[in-house]
Amino acid sequence: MVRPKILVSSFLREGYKLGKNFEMLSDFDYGMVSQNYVNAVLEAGGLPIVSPQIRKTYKDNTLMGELVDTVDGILLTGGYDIDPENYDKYSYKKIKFLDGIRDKQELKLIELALKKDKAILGICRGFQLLNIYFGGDIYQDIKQDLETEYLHFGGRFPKCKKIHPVSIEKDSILSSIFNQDLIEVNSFHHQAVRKLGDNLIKTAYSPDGLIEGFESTKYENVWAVQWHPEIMFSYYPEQLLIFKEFLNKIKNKRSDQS
Ligand SMILES: [Mn+2]
Repeated sequence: MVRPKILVSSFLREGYKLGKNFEMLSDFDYGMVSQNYVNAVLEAGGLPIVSPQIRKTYKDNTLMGELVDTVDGILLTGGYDIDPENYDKYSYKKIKFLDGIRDKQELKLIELALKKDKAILGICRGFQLLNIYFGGDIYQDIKQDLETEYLHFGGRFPKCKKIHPVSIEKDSILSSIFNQDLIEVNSFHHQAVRKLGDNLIKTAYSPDGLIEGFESTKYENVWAVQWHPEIMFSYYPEQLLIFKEFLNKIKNKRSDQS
């Protein structure tokens, strides 16, 4: 069977920010994505297609629609904080790095993907963005907004390390994958979902009550996790099942339609 094509969202990096070792590249901008996402999609049996940075014409529904038409699903990857203008009136917390155009591009991808009945998997920033798209919001900074003993921003640990447990809700996509009600995950986020968006249900949460996974009750195969399975799967192969299940659902739908 032909591999499902998955559009992997990318970010823009200005060449001059790449540092001294890359001075010869400093005059240009680059669309980039962590290779971990590409590896995970490949390993799970999909064909990853890195999304181009469409900076000037992202509002063009025809162009963006053609892009979405070329794939079966979208993987919304991690990255910078989302500009608070998308969910709040003002920014008041530790938010240093923003890319408002990336936000708008990806919100447009979500809009068109839902319209065209495509699958969406969100990870970390992608998890938060999907929630915001559906009308939810996020805590701008866990440290300042909440009291928790858990280290959600596990900065000094190897990125694959299991940092905290998450409880998995029964009858969810995640419970069908892991078949357990408690798993351990890595954690690299200083923001977190506050209010869930419309027609989303919580599928995983940490012991301090933060939402770490959700799925849509309205759209099939639209779901997200706060942790980084694309980093974990090389060490904990069960985390690859997240990508495999995302692709399986696409394949099953295909065979239903044929
Ligand atoms: Mn966490």
